[in-house]
Amino acid sequence: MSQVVRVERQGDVALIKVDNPPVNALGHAVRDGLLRAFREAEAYAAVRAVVLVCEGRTFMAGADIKEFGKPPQAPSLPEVVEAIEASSKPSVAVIHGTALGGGLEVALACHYRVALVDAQVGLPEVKIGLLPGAGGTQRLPRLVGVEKALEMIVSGNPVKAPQALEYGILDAIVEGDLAEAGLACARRLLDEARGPRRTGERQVQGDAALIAAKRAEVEKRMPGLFSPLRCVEAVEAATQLPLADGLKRERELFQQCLESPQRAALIHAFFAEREAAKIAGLPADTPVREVRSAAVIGGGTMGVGIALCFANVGIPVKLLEIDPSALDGALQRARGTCQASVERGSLSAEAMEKRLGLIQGVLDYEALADVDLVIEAVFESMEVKRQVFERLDAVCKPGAILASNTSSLDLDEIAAFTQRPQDVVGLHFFSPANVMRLLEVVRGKATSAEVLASAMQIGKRLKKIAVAVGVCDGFVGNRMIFQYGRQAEFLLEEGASPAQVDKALRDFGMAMGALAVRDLSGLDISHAIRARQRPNLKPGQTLPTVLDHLYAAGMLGQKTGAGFYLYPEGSRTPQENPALQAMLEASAAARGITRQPVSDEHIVERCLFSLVNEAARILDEGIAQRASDVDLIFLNGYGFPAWRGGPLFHADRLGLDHVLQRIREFHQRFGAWWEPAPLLERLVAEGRRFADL
Ligand code: T1G
Repeated sequence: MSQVVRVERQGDVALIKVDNPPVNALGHAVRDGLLRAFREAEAYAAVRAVVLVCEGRTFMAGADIKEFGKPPQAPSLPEVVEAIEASSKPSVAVIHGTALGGGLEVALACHYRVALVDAQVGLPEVKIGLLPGAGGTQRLPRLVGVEKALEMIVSGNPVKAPQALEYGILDAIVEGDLAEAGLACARRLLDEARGPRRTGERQVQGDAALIAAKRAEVEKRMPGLFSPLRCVEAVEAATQLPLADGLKRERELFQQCLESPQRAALIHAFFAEREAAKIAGLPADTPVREVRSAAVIGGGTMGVGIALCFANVGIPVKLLEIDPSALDGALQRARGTCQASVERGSLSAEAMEKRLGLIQGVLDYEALADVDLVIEAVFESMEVKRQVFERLDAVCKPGAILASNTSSLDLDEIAAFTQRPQDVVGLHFFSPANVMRLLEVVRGKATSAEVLASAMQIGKRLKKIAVAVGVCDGFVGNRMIFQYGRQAEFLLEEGASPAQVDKALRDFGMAMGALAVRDLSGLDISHAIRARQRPNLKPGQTLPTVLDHLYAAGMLGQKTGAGFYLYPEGSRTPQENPALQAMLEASAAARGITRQPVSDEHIVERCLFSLVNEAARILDEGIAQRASDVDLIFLNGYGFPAWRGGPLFHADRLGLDHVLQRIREFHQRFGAWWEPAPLLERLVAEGRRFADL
């Protein structure tokens, strides 16, 4: 028997144990071991029942994602699953941790299923561009019905054990030792002479209207995604075909998803998220400072959002505003945000009060003397930051972590306002801070390893995707988006309309168009950033002027009802701004050009390749650790479509030689901003990709 699967005889029961850390993924050795174990149990007359448990922290968490894209190795998981269900001896799966994907499919093939109360079960394959490919789309509907099966399979979200019990996925909630609980179940089955109970033999009630509605919902809510619609087709097959044919149809659809370019992109994103937690030169066992309490300086939109991040995970947080009415307003906004969740049904009123009870409004810095972590979220002015950090340095206890939420100012300069620069770090949240998962952890020159490790851990505790970045203007995401936004404005001056630019980018898959985003964040902020950047421009680097025209006209975006678009009566739906045409004509004239039609393809290339070129510089300067970190930032902070893997994954897929050739053409036509990044030229010369870095 393989080491990853062991069998123990417990009287007339075979106890099968899977031991494949860290998550008991169903790699080849596990599949082979499981098949052998169940076949041996079947053949051995003295064995009358089988119990399946897993060692470590979780039941099998799915197929081994690292194997996708490689030549398949027999036995396949469907083969294992079918052998388990066909056994003539009753089998019990004992679930703990997260039984996900193929892990749940193995459990569904077992005849009975029990779980610890804090276990979860789910079929998350859709999140990595796949669908349950080992019977999940055929067996789950037979257990829980079409509606619940569609919800679980198309969303990919897990359900907790009590809910799974209610759904009929589990037969019981158990406690204590997994093996003992399983053996007790098996004993009861034998005493009651209850044999195999095969899910595959159950019937499933079709519901054409429900399936049609789900299909329509997926087409509307998940445009561009390939696998969700295949999930619906597979579940539909379960309602129309006998099991064997349904399983065959599932395999066909699974293969289509496996071959889809989206699967590779989504799996790249999955591993990128885990890779980001690893920081070169920072050992995984670096000591971290415990954060039992936090404080946020500034009760604006960001400050309130950040305070909610802590309250939402149960960490008490003080919110400091120096003006009582501003503090009241901030606390009211925190309540309003939670109230909206209660109204949506995603938060109970009791939980809301508990969370709000963790946010304590304070009016003076003395109240911060005992907190473990302070995050400054005040106005983006270095003078204001100086005042704040000098006060923090004076009142906070030794060892407190002092963080800035600055989105682009020089963290090293901020750290120098204190006597403890080693305790200063950047925690750049993205608005709305309590919703967006991305957190750029900015490592200053003086930031200690302990503080950096602590910041990464607090990011994980806040359920953020924490990515370590270096200090420069805009760090990684904003530095790249400055280029992207600039190109969008240049394209307007050259002849495109905001609607055309934004539609071309949305059609590519961006969550929002570049100009709609600028209107949302406020053109005054863009204008201030540009004013700060102007003195540092290199020769030949000109700036578009349409933003200056809008700013001069007081058109600052949604907040004033007009910007690149009009927002009549406070509507959030962008409409054409007639005043823009004259501004664009004036901008074009100032550049000595005549506006003319621009193709959508050209729009997408100009915007995307400006991201790629700047990212290459960022990687070359060591501001980002790896290409996948850059992808992760854009997938989780800027609405880049996950099914394209991120700007650099996408560039690799296009071919860097093609990308560089286009950038060189743009350099000829549009000047200094398009100077090809040296790293990009090196990669192309060496025949390498960003993924090879
Ligand atoms: N395959 C390979 N490696 C995996 C893995 C998997 N399924 N899941 C996790 N890992 C690695 C991960 O890369 C990391 O590695 C370590 O385990 C800890 O993970 C046929 C086709 C289970 C909830 O999609 O959701 O079954 O960085 O940091 O936060 O129908 O991992 O340490 O080197 O995420 O405690 C379906 C994916 C597969 C589940 C644990 N299953 N995994 O979270 O730890 S497709 C999934 C997770 C499938 C069948 C189909 C989470 C977790 P390293 P972690 P965690």
